[in-house]
Amino acid sequence: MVLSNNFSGSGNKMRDTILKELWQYKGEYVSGNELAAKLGISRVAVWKHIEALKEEGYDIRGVSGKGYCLQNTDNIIISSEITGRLKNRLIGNQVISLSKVDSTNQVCKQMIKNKQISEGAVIVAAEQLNGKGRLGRKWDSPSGGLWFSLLLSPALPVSELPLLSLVFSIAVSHGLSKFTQVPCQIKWPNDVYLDGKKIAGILLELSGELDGIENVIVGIGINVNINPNHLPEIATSLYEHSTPKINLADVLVEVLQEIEKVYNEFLANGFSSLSDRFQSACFHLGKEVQVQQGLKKVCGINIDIDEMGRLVVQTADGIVRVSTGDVSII
Ligand code: BT5
Repeated sequence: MVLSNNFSGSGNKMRDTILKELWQYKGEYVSGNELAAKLGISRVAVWKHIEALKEEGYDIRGVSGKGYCLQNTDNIIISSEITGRLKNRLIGNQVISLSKVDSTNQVCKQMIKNKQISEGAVIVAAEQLNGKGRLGRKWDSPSGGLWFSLLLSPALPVSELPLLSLVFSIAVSHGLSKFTQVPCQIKWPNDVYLDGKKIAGILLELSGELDGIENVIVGIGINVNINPNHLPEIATSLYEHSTPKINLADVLVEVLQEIEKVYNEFLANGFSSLSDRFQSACFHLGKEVQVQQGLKKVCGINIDIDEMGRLVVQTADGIVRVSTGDVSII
């Protein structure tokens, strides 16, 4: 199985082609001979690629006399399907789809190191064994969700980087709202909520030298076709709000397109052009909140989100501007 520090799979065109062929059979068996003839390679070569795919975590059954069958095709993203549908210039210019990984953010870091990816690349996995939230928290990532990381290299001053959390939460909430009856909402700075429960989370990781940030890894987790019993109490998924199941590729394409739009708007015109959108989606604005910052708590009315993306809280002792923390309504 491919884990983050042992990544080798992407970029192998024949492997991707065989995966797509198996995927198109949607749970039916296809013989090794048929695959070999169609792809113009030997049966042994087919077998080797299938073994490599199994190593990466794909559940492929082999039955003599019948051939090979890929299981759980609904939860697998085919890279070429996404790149073929996207109309973006930057976001998703390269899509690498994997089966099981530790964390797509970890894979992304490894691939940056190996110079396998560049700005705009998206790494998506069917399942994460060690999904990460902020501040070392755990992110549950069973199969049926969208777990992906996007690599960006924005030429922004360090002081503006925290605004990116807000920018991506606007994009994700807009993208997901196309699949829901009621619009998604945002909890500052980076959580997307549906009907009072968390449906998506965003984790930004920065890397670079002392003189500037080179890379921003935007990790996004979206609960799509997951039974809420397999998620924490505070979470929901699109599955809970829709039957039949929603196609994972449809959601990924929509969200990536929304990210490109909102991100370009931010780079061109700054956060002030998006601030209204953030404020109208932010469900605790104008409410009495508590912001937990480690052991410290800030309590008061959340009266604004300022131009630096900080939460502005009117407390009994005056106005406090908060840059990090977990908000809850009290
Ligand atoms: C986040 O952290 O919300 C950021 C989540 C980012 C996940 C993506 S998936 C792709 C990429 N690769 C990674 O390894 N991570 C990123 P935070 O605000 O700290 O929220 C974490 C909290 O959300 C946990 O403590 C749980 O209470 C809750 N939680 C865990 N899994 C969840 C899920 N699947 N859905 C909703 N809430 C969840």
